[in-house]
Order: sequence, then structure tokens, then C-alpha cells
Amino acid sequence: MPSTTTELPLLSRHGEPSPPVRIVHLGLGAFHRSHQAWFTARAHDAGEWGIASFTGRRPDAALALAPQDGLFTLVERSADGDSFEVIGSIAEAVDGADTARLKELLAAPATAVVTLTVTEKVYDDDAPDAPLGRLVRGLAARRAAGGGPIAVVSCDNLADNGKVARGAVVRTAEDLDPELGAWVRQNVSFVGTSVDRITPRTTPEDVAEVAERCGYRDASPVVAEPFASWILSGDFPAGRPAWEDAGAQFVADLEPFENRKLWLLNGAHTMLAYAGQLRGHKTVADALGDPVCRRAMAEFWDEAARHLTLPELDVPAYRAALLERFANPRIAHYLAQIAQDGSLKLRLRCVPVLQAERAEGRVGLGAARMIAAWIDWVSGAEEISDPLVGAIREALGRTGRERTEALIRLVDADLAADAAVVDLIHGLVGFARA
Ligand code: CS2
Repeated sequence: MPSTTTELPLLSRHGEPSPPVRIVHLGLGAFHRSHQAWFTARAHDAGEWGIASFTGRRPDAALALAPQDGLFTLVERSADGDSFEVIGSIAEAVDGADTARLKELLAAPATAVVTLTVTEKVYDDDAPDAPLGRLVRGLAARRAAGGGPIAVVSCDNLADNGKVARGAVVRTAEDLDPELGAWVRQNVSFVGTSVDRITPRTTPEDVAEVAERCGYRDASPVVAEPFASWILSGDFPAGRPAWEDAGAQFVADLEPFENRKLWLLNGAHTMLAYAGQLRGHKTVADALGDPVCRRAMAEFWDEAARHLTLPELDVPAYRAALLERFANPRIAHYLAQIAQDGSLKLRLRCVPVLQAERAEGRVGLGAARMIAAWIDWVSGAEEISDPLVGAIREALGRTGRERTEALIRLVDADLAADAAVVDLIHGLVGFARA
């Protein structure tokens, strides 16, 4: 073993060609690589399906992957140890600002699929250099070139993400050119998906571990739990890889599966993120070991479960699996990372459960507690990363029940207009400190 990692060879394809690009991805981050890139690499026809993956906010990921031919190591981290796999499905790692390359690839008839991991907040962002604006200009190039129909697959944690993506893309296209809007309606299929794989941030220790265990240099490995799930609904007019080879499921009605994932997994994460940090914890596994956090999570799960009635959802088994996944002691999934964009995440992960409970005449105590934990946390947080940070700071200038109400309004205006809900949540602020 060489004494320093710089003496090790860089991960490389050794002159072997990369698979031809047939998928364009927007949002080259760790989750894209542990999820869509991994599913694609596992398909039996992987050799025909290369991904050109464009970065979102920063070009770093492209800068790291391009010199190693798009290859990266997936470190699968279970409670018992790590296993390593080189993933070859990313044929090109491209700076998102390179819109000429994006247009060229979207215009090509061989390109059949566009996948998106652009984060929840981007679907409301209609700035021309925002990811969806870039996508629409790429689709205009496809129309002009006669590239034919294509599928757009949203892989963000939103309910009904296919429909939300369609709405945002069609609106942006129509604003640019009504005929383009009509073309998009007829030629672009929007596929909804529920995506799942816990992927904590890669650390310098992970990079060093890969060098030591694999004997090559990888500037950008990805760490993920062994579990992975992808449930999809919609058409692929120009074809797709055989993702089912890696366990992807195709269903007619996605909604119950989406709700199960968003409420039980993501909802629990959000509860643990705020209640856990208020109680001094740093990771999901730490928070799970605290009875106060665990009780709050279980209470929310019981509420959500009442609205997850389809037998194939098998909620008890899903909950048991989640407990095991969250408790994985070797995955350091930081609560601070999950706490970002709270106003938006609560709207997606918590409010629907609160509304469903109230519609059936119950108070929705668990869901209310989650909002209370967020209010308590933002009230003391040194750093708030949220699309509504300005409005949150303004609300924090108030006191007492008025502050609670102003903050709830940022999550959901109807809830804030309901005095009983505001009273309930106001009374719960501080529960996690008790
Ligand atoms: C998490 C998700 O950061 C968050 O908001 O809840 O990233 C979660 O880890 C993934 O959805 C798991 O599939």
C-alpha cells in the first residue's frame, strides 16, 4: 500500500467507453448518485443507458467526477460494515451552467428520459436560470429539432411530484411561447415517483476509507444505507432502463405509496430534526434513542397510519423497517441537514396528516407537536436555511401567541386561521425541552 493516497491511481474507465447518453439528469448530488444512478447501473441493459448529469447550485460535483470519467464508489453502509461498488452509469458530469450541452442532449432523439432531483423549493422558482427554466429551454430545442416525445421523471420529495412538475414546466413553457406549451402537453410525459434511500453527506473520513479499502483515489464517493426504493407511475414514450431489475416498482396509483413515505419516513425525520436538536442530539440515531423524541414520533405515526389504509402498504412492517433504518449506528445522518427548508417540508410531510385528522373530528396532536417543535427550534436557531427565512425572521420579531400564529401562517394559511389549531400548537411549544 502506498504511503499517501496521492500515490494511488485515480478511479478511471481505463479507456473503456462510457454508456451512451440516453438520460439527462438535473441536480447532480449524492442522492441522485445513490439512487437513480445506482438503479440504472443495476439494470441488465445498463450498457445502453448512460446519464448526463448536470449540477444544480454548485459545479463542484462535476469538477470532482469529470476527471474520473463519471465513475464513483457507492459505499453501502449497514450496521455490520461497509461494502463498495463502482457505479458506471454517469457518462458525463456537467456544470449546470452549460446550457448549450443541455440543449444539445435534449434535442437528440436518443435522449429518452429526464430525471430531476432539484429539491422541493425549485418547483416554485420560475427564474429563467433556475433548473426548470433551463429544462424548458432544452425542451424548446427538442421541439425545434424534432427530437420526439420524452419522459420527465421527478425524484423530489413532494406529493404528486409528476403533476407538480407538469404544472411548473407547462406554465414556464407557455410563458415563453404558447406553441411550446402546447408541444410540451402533447409530447412530454410526466412520471410521478416516490424515492427513498438515506444518503448522509460524504465526509473526509469516507474519502480516506475508500482509498484505503479500494486501492484507488475517488474524490467523491457516496455513502448510503443498504435499503433503496423507487416507486413510479407514468409512461416512458421513448423507453427506459429496466429499473425493475434493481427493485423499482411500477404502479397505477402512486398516491398511497407517496403518502406512506412522506408521512412516515420524512415526517418522522422532521420531528426528530427539531425535537432532537432541541434536546441536544446531533443525528437521527441519537434522537431515536431519546424516549421523548421517540414518543413524539410514534404518536405522529399512529395518526398518519389511520390514513394509510391500503392493505399492501403494510404499515406495521414499514414502521418496523424504519426503526431499524433510523437506528443504523454507522450512518451519521445529521439532524441539522434535515432541518433545512422546514416551512416547506412541514407543508408536505405534516399538514396533510393534521388536516386528515381534523376532518375526522380529532385534534391531530402528533402533527401539531411537529409544528410546535419547528416553532421552538426556529425561535432559538443560530442559522435558518429556509426559502422563507425573511418572513420567519419577521415573525420571530413578535411574541407569544401572535408569534406562533405568524409562524404557522408560513406553513399553511388555513391552519393559522383556525383559532383552535393555533391554541393547540401554542400550548405545545416547549414540549421537547420538558
Ligand atoms: C430527509 C430526506 O433531509 C430530509 O429532509 O428527510 O432527505 C430523507 O433522508 C430521504 O427522503 C430518504 O429517502
